[in-house]
Amino acid sequence: MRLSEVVREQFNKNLSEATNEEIYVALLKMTKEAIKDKGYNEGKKKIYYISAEFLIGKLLSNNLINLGIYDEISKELADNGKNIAEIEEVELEPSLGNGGLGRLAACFIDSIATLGMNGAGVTLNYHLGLFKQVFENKLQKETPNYWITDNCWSTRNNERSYEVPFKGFSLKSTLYDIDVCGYDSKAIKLHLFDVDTVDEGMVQGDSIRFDQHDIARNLTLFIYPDDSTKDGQLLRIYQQYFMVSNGAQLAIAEAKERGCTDLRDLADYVVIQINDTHPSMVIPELIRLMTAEGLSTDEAIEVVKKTCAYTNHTILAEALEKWPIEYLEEVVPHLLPIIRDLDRRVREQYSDPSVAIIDEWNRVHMAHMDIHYSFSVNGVAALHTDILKDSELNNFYKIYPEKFNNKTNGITFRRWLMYCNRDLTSFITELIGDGFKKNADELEKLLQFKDDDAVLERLIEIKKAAKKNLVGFIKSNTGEDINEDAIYDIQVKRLHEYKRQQLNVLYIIHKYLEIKEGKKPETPINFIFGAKAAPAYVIAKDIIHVIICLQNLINNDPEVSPYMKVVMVQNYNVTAGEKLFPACDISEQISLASKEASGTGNMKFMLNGAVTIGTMDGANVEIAELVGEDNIYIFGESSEAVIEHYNKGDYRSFDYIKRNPEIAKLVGFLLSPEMLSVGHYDHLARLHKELVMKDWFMTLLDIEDYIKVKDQAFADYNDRKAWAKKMLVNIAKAGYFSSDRTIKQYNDDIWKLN
Ligand code: 26V
Repeated sequence: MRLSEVVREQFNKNLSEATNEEIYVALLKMTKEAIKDKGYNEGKKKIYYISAEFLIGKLLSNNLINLGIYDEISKELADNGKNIAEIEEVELEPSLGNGGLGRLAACFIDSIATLGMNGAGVTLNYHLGLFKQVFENKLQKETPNYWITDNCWSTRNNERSYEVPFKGFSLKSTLYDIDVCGYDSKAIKLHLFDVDTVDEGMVQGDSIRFDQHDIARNLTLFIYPDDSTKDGQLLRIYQQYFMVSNGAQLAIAEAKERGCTDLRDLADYVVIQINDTHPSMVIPELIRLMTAEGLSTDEAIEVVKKTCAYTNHTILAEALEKWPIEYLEEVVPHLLPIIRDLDRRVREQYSDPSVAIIDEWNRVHMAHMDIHYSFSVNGVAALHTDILKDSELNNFYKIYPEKFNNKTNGITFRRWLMYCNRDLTSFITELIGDGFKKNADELEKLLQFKDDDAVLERLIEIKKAAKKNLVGFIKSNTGEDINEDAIYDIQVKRLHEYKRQQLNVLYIIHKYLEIKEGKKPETPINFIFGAKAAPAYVIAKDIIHVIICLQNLINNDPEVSPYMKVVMVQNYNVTAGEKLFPACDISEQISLASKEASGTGNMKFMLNGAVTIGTMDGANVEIAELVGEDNIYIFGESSEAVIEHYNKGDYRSFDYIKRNPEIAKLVGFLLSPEMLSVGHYDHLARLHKELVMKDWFMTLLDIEDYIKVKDQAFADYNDRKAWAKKMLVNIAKAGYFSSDRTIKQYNDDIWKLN
């Protein structure tokens, strides 16, 4: 049925007379039905990708593209005086994730569906997504982020409901499903478990505070509630257990429906990918469920070891979950005998206390349980996996070398090229045909145009149009006017000291002071940031404050603003990313080497023709290998050197300040009269002190090299043709980072679906 017919049927109106909301509702209905018609793979073995986060973003356009009807629908809309971009505005973004880990899960389900596999995502139906960020008084404020409406992509599935036991009570689940449509392929389901008793009335006004004790009313209210307090942590354990118990019960029930008559054969029907440690309790839960059905503990453990696989996404010690036994006792006492038994078995076999599950302080190391009781342990980029093997998890690697493997992350090109950059997609299609849409490696064919002036010229024009588009977004998001002819230097990602937004800040101060002294850049530069800070992460919030202060100071200084501007995008999310990635010239990937497991924004920028400035960290290493040194700007100390500094404990930021007056000047500027005239002393002084006295993520270690290399990149930009060639090489070499490649590798090496 055509859209105009659906609109007529639903609202008794012509398409041209319908409101954007009505058209959205009609499109939603029409699209949901079209996806159902695609069908699902019903093969014997199924992958359950369990993840506390699926940062799916808006789905309308993505679904239209994957169904192959985007162009047709936009034309029908345009013919009736409507604009698809305005219809998209009606949809609320489901921000069901914090950042890279959740967005990766969303890219993965797109690829699992596209490759026509039998799979599903399992998560929770959080009623509010990650907080909406607003800036007040140049500080981040967190406000509630609703996404569930009468007209959203999830549909209640009344066929599945499970009883989940907690200490002293149990909760019955309800299930919501979102159909995920593959590109020109079948669909899979994202299962979002919920409880009917959850009460959105618990949310107080425009704050994200709520009573964390009443579990039945708040279990799935928020994603990742603040877990800096004991109540927050207990709620997180409730959430995690509820998610995995439902996932495990669903997997077992479906296996039986597909013909599994003996649970000892479960691994022939089910494979569970544990996405970071948040779903780790699925291991004892599966053992509990299977022993309840008559398997011996030994048998159940053997089955689990063949069914579960674990992905590690970070080496940051503070991010590895360790739950106090007393907390688990308070929430899931019935799992404790199983966890203690799993720990006892490990201790019987290995005397090394560092590989035990329960440590001397009675904390349960979730990652340790995963490594012992799953058959695969993978890192998310080559360097990351090497660091896991050689240092962070070396004691485990020595026991189980065969379990460790690398799966370098990827991104879905449907959203991160075909949807967000339609002009570039059409141009690539014009040049090399549309084979790259199914086989991303074909992008390499673009290399034949490396010296074709007309092609390079077009790439520059396409970038310019994306910048123009971003100018409008920045104006409405921040009120700032930015120059569409400037260099767009962009750093968007969660705010964390290891990602070193503060290093970028020090460069901006360097540039500002240079301009003040009369040294003007040949081409103006827009320094653009987007980042949310965890609500309890004080220094991260101070860094946001400093960026907003610089925005205020610099953009309002008539001597400087013609040459540079600074912008802090408010509420950076998937939707904002879709506008930012296509407009970027220089992609900032400047984490302290060894700390960023992979990064995936780096891949999105590259695919859209940005050139990376980065450290040899995460997947930057693989980007550098692919594009070659002429097409990337690498700076900073190697991961080996950084790890050695940590081991020796010999890094002192103060030494850098003492030794180099230039560095002292940049850091000192944080407390200058200029900054104090726009900012708050407490915040500026706290960050200043952190950099001078501690600087745990070694900002000053790399500052000199960063300034040198970044100055070079800005100078090189002025040779427009040479720069366009770098853009082209980056796009051409991005095929490796398609999540289709990553998922094929997961399947070939780990899941082995038939
Ligand atoms: C979590 C936390 C929790 C509290 C304390 C500070 C902290 C710092 C980092 C994290 C990260 C948790 C896991 C995560 O999101 N990892 C990201 O996974 C992406 C997908 O594999 C990867 O591209 C990013 O490099 C990695 O940081």
